[in-house]
Amino acid sequence: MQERTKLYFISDIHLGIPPNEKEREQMFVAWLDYVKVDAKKIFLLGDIFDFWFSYKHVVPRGYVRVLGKLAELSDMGIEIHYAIGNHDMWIFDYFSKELDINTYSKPWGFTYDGKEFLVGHGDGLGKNDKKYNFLKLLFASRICQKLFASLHPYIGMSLAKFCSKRSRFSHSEMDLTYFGDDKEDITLYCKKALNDKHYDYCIFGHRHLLLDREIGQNTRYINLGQWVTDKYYAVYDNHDIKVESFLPIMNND
Ligand SMILES: [Mn+2]
Repeated sequence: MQERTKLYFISDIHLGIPPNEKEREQMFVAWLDYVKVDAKKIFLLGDIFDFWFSYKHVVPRGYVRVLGKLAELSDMGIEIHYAIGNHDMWIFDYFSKELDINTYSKPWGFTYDGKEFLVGHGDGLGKNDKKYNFLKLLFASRICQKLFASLHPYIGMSLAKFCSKRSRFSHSEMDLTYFGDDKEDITLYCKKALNDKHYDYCIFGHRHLLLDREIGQNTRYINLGQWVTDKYYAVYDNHDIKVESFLPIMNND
């Protein structure tokens, strides 16, 4: 058996939104099968689901293949870390209790193989985004969560599907132009973090824009771009990180 040494990073799969939602789920499951051979840790960096709500007693319909595969990998001893995104912020403790997945609501740092990593989803990091931060605070509030939880799932999930269809992606997730190191919220956040500590790699999602930039001395900021269309992910192996697309790998099989 191959030794498990690699770290894998993936984000913004937005399971549940059309088009091709079934195919996207199958591709994600195929990707998990592909990485399970040599993965030491897998980082799911947010918005894996376009909407999720962990009810106290019932589980939303769908995604059984993904949940089953995550359970399989977790049971194999592969560490799975989940950065909660703005689309799947209502995951609560279901994933940690049921699947043994570590969940994080803020970016976090860790050391691996002598390298320093800073990872997260990437939403709500800009101070200027007041309207967004207010909405995030509102949705993160216990009252809001209790209200949603008290709706019958028939109404709650229908409402969520309706809203998700209307909003699709937020403005900050849809702009496919890079505005510069001094204007991008995630870049500014990473640069600020670099004042306190050195990081070799800052890896985020949320922007749906593939990036691999030097933002300091020996610091790379990688944004994982679009899984929805391009199937990008990043892999750390042998002192280096590469961004790859799963599409050619899938088609070669
Ligand atoms: Mn997002």
